[in-house]
Amino acid sequence: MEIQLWRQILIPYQQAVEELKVKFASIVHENRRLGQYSPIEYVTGRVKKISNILEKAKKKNIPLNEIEAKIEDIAGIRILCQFVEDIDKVVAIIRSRKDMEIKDEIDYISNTKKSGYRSYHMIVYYDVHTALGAKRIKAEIQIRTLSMNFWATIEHSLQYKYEHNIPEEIQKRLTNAAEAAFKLDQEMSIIRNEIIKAQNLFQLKSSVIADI
Ligand code: 0O2
Repeated sequence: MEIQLWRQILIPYQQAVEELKVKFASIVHENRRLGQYSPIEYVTGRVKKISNILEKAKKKNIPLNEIEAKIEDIAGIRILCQFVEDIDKVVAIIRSRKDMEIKDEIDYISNTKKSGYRSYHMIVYYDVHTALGAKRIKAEIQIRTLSMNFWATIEHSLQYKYEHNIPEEIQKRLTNAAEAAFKLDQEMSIIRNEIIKAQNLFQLKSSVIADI
């Protein structure tokens, strides 16, 4: 397929990622403006690179004309939370929204992957309106804590570096690190209320200084 055609196919996905980033970021801003705790710390998003789409299609034996139907993370949103408890709140927010329809949910937190990967995935349908018309696309929303994200980002870059054949010694360290990340989330959950109170106090102090 020509690169120009790919660019055209990806336009609605780009728009969806931009819109979804703004929508989730506005939840953060609204909460902060009201002096409330936000279950979302921050949001990122990306459209999968053409080369990565083709690589995934090849790996999964997906024919070119079925890529859009079968690859569900062409549009990807990542929502970062401070605490594991916040993930349930974000999931509830997404389930209640009228502008996205849930297709699938995969809980890699209760069902940690063999690699040690933890994250909550939601595949949603989302309608976009571009200059070329309306289109319903799928987007993958990954919801994870900062600690889960730290581990996943490093593991992902090592998978890339070693072309999915990570040496055993490093693999062992990664498994230990996944366990440590899990413990960090547990410890932070125990003192969650104290942390939230301290952060609210700090935010209040900063806004008073900003108002002066
Ligand atoms: P990217 O864009 O490089 O992140 P797959 O595991 O890819 O064959 P599928 O059906 O795409 O299967 O779904 P899955 O397993 O839910 O994975 C989707 C995405 O979740 C991955 O995208 C990763 O972003 C993330 N993910 C899943 N498993 C792991 C893991 O073990 N380690 C890390 N670091 N991330 C994981 P891609 O395809 O890797 O693309």
